[in-house]
Amino acid sequence: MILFHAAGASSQAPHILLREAALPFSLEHVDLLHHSWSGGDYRAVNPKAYVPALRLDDGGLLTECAVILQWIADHAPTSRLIPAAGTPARYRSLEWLNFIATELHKNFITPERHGGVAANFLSRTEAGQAQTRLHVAPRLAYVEQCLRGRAFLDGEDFTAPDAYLFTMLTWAGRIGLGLTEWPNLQAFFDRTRQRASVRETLEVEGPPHALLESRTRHAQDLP
Ligand SMILES: N[C@@H](CCC(=O)N[C@@H](CS)C(=O)NCC(=O)O)C(=O)O
Repeated sequence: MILFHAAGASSQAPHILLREAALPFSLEHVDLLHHSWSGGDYRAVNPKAYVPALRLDDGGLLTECAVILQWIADHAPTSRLIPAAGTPARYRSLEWLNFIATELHKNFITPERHGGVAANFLSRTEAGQAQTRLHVAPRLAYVEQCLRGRAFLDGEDFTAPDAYLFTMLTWAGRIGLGLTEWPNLQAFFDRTRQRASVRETLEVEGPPHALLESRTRHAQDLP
């Protein structure tokens, strides 16, 4: 299995989950600005041009972060990273994955264009980041309420949506949205950052790729 990724991008979530699942995988770095990777034009791999993308062992390609996370969790059932299909708990988990994808992830993304390319990136302008903060803050306030009295989104155990939420919280720090007013989110972030899977991911990925980094801070200092 190959995970096509860029440091600190949304691909960080499946990177964390692959480590949680202890599935064998390798990483391929994608230069998002130039649509390139060590094998050439990344658009030949993924015509959508973005990460994450997961090359499966049968040669198929899976895209869309929330779906890749489900695939990983479903292929490591003993790791208990997502409830069984068809159960009420599974739908709660899907609800979180969809919320994070559409209400958080998408609201972090700017319509600004970098280098003339149409792309999904965090805003690099102060005005753009202020706009993003306006959209994201009320949604994080909702998650703050949901985390009251629980360690992770699903309760006491780390599951797939937690990896996605963690990555979104690193982005919050990058656009100047600290977590100090949200103690449950801060505790979630600190707790998750201590997991071996997350520490390994942050170490392997290193600083976020240039187009995500607007405040010259390292992921491990965030938020
Ligand atoms: N809908 C996609 C969006 C993925 C996405 O926004 N990827 C960003 C990095 S976080 C990206 O690769 N941007 C580069 C581009 O769009 O060209 C998903 O949910 O996986």
